[in-house]
Amino acid sequence: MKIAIVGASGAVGQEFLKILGERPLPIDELLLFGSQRSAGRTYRFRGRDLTVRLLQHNDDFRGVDFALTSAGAGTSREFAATITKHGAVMIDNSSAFRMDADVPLVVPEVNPGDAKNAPRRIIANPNCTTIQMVVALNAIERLSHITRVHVSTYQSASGAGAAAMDELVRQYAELGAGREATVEKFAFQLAYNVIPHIDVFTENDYTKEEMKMFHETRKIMHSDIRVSATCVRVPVMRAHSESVWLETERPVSVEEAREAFAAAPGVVLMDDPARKSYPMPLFAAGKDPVYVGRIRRDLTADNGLAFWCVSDQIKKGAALNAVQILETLL
Ligand code: 2RA
Repeated sequence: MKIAIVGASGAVGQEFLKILGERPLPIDELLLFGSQRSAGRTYRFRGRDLTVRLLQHNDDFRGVDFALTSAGAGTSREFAATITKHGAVMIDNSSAFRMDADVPLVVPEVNPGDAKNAPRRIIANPNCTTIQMVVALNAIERLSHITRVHVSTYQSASGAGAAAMDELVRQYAELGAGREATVEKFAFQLAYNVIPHIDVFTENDYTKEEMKMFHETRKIMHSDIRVSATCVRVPVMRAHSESVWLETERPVSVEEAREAFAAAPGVVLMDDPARKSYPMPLFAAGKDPVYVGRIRRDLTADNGLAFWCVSDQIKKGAALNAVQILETLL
């Protein structure tokens, strides 16, 4: 099997390399692609040094079976035809094709079957916030249809990329040294702050990030579920947290929900508040699962449940989900 990574030097690209190195996939050849800035860099994979090639409109993708792409929506749009023209399946981490009717949007724990119907040979990886939420929601959906969700997210710096993670570290160092924090990747200083603004605002005053949670959840779950989200950037390095409130058609007890989460693929139940057992981003970083805890009855609606979930944004929220899609196809 021949695999390509596009955007190899980015935070998600680097995680692709790591995950592909760890999992028992029969990879005969791995090609790395990047921008002018990253072309020529070398990265180690299974004991060999691989050099990043410049992504160009040529025949470099001939013979490639799967291309894992994470280089931004513009690059995905520009290069999709080049990448897929010789038969490669493009598993794309950007938002470019997610809502296209002829592109499946896949979370393997929820809708693996959709991956088989990709007429353009493009499969989209959902947004990180949606992925971890639907893995958890799917457990409850199996008990009773979820009609609506309110969610507030606590999103780490990693969601804005490797340079943004560096910026957060730098801001604490600058402030610690008595200097002003440099702000480039975020709307404001993130250190010692939270920013209720991720991506651009749309005409209904929700951000694009918040509307992704509405639309993508419906597509993945094949559901009329309504999602009202507030997405917030917090000074955490690499795992996103979400406070989720949901309403089901029939009441689901906390015990039922706990059992369902404990049995759900991709979920680790961590819900023993008396022993201070609940998920936190510091401990979920670098791990695969979606951690769920703080499960409780909603005090305002008979059919309401509340819970808290945490997952590594670069792993399950991006690279791991894409590799799991590839594994689903194999
Ligand atoms: C973020 N949603 O956290 C982005 C990453 N996909 O900013």
